[in-house]
Amino acid sequence: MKFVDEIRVHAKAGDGGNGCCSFRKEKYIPHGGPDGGDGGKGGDIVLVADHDVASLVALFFEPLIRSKRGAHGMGKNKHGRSSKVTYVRVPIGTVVYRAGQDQRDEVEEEPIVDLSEPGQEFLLCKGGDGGKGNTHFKSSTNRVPRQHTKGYSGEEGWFVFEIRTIADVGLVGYPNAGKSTLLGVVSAARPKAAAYPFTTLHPLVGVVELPEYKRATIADIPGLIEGAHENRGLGHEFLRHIVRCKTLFYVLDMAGSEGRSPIDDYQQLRKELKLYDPTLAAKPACIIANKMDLDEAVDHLKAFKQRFPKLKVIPISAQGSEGLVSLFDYLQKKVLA
Ligand SMILES: Nc1nc2c(ncn2[C@@H]2O[C@H](COP(=O)(O)OP(=O)(O)O)[C@@H](O)[C@H]2O)c(=O)[nH]1
Ligand SMILES: [Mg+2]
Repeated sequence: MKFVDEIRVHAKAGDGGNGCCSFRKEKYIPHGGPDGGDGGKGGDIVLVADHDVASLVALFFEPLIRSKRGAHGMGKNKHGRSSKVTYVRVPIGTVVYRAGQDQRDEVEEEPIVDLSEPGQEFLLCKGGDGGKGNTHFKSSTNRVPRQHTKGYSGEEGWFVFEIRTIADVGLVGYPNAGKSTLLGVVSAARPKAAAYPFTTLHPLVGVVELPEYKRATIADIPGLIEGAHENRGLGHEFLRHIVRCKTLFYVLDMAGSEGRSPIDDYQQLRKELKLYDPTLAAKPACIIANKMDLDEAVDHLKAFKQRFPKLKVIPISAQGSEGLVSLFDYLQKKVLA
């Protein structure tokens, strides 16, 4: 499965209900006046940036957003009921582009909204107004109006939803694997805390300068696994940010310090990501085998490669600034390509 960071969605708000044509029927009154009620308004479609939504995966499986139509008007001046607003919860950092009326239409360059604040709402498609019942058309010259109007169509269209990335690479690893050290030695620019006001845990984003004036950004995201070693999971704050990195670097302490096992660490990290969002584990990724300056690391690395022969593994020593050339090479050829 491909990681879902961009999807094309069709949305259609509810149509308005039709106005009604009806006349009063009462005993002894042969020609009762008009009493057709108005149609109800169709349901709007509103996007809401929600802290608790991690990804666009739900829309990936169901890329059609619909809102109900308004009810038709009825006799005895009964107006049709308006439909409820359909709220669609999307991750914070979702950017929406209009893509026209046809699935093949081109996506507009300028986004129509950037849902960057928690709770921020955006009216994506407006529900159609209800039609008018024949009561509206009564006049001194026309006591028996038959006119009534149909409900208006709800707005509709194709849209592209995209999760804005915070960095090209996100570092994933247990505490003390060497993430901060790595970010420190590869960053040309001193890592800056990315301004994400909705969280107290600011990801640190460093810039790596590469040949030919290319640059890659790497995010070290704190808050990771406070207490993961006590089996409390990775921490949702962390995972929310990791969703917004293009590529993942699993940083492993290949020396297995403090009795850790790099193989277990990797499997556990993958498991945690998968539990949070199954598409996360499908993100492009590679293994940074850190602490290769320590003797124990050599055997661990051999075992690791045997266990996962298909994984891309880059052995480094963050502390000794060794192996960084292949890391830069990977950034250049795979991440930025
Ligand atoms: N021997 C060795 N120690 C390292 C290396 N990289 C980091 N460390 C040490 O591992 C500890 C944790 O590093 P840190 O970067 O803070 O890990 P983080 O929690 O993943 O950010 C620190 O004491 C580092 O000095 C390395 O390549 N070799
Ligand atoms: Mg750190």
